[in-house]
Amino acid sequence: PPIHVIPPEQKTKIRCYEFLNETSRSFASVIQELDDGIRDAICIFYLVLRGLDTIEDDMSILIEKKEPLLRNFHKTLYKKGWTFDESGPNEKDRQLLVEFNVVIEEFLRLERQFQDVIVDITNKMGNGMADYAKDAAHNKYGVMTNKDFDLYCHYVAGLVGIGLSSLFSISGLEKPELANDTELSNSMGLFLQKTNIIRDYLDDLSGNRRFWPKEIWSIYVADLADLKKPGYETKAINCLSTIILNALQHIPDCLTYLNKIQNRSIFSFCAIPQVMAIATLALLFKNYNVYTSVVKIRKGETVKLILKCTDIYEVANIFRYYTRVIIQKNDSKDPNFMKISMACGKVEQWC
Ligand code: PS7
Ligand code: MN
Ligand code: MN
Ligand code: MN
Repeated sequence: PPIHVIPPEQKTKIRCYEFLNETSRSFASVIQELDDGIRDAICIFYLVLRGLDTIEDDMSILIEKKEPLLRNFHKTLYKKGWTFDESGPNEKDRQLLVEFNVVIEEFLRLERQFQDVIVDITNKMGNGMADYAKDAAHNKYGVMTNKDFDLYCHYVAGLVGIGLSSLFSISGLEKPELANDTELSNSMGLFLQKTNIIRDYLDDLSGNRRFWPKEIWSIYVADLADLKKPGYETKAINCLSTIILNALQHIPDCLTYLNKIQNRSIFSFCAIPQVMAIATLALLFKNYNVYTSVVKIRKGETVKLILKCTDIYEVANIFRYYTRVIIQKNDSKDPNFMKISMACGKVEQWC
């Protein structure tokens, strides 16, 4: 018999970290660098939400089945042994749901206060996702106004920010006040989610997912899909500026939030995705490739950013660098020229 028998509770934890590495390119390393008191809770929070998002994204699940799955997902966290093997064979994180019992085991081993935050956020996110999935299934355009855009992004990302701040405060690694300012936490999520939605225009459209608000694209075209058509190049570039301007409005809140973080590992965890988002926005601005291919910052640039992200002064410098890149690409023929210049100017005045 083997001498080293790994106890079952260690096996499920190891499997959870394997899932983290398999399902996330951007969060796997920053989560693993977190301090002991918070690392497992945030890893499990991530895997729970990744599972929920896999159901949201799976267009092969009929709405009659999807809606209750999304609305009740928070309850499955207490159902030992629950798994889900009905995702489409091409769904990229399908295996996480096939072995979701492992995530549940580890969830149930977390402190009660951590569990309560994860359940509360999963409940709110699942119900928000269900509302929008229902609209999409009935061929209704879900994200009509800029207010709807903020609400959808609140459900899928702002709530993550709010939940993370609660976890940080409960752990004692950050002050209780951090969790009280939910607007700042919400903005942290909105900045990431909007950048993701802008970058994923083509990919989302090919899967029939439409997240750009109609209030923005209807200024330029009759249908969101027209933006990528030949003959619409100038409209497409101006529409891109309008939605990027919308995302830039969150920057002052994000810097204010980051300025409140005290713990070094939590600072890196929060700041690295934000810095990647501003670098991405600078790359997307005036870039027609958004409509023809996937635009991503280069690996070397990502590595440089991660190394520089040490404190709030460095992060403010990185933000200034990229808002200057945007200013350089800005031109007076852009209908948003003035507003973009002002949104970027706010970063100059910041610390
Ligand atoms: C719990 C770390 C730090 C105060 C799975 C982190 C998908 C952009 O959909 O995988 O594949 O195109 O590239 C993350 C605030 C959420 C918002 C949201 C949970 C920051 C389910 C991340 C991540 C708040 C819904 C990943 C929002 O994008 O997208 C944990 C503070 C999950 C954060 C989704 C998107 C995240 C996202 P996709 P990605
Ligand atoms: Mn999704
Ligand atoms: Mn997704
Ligand atoms: Mn996306």
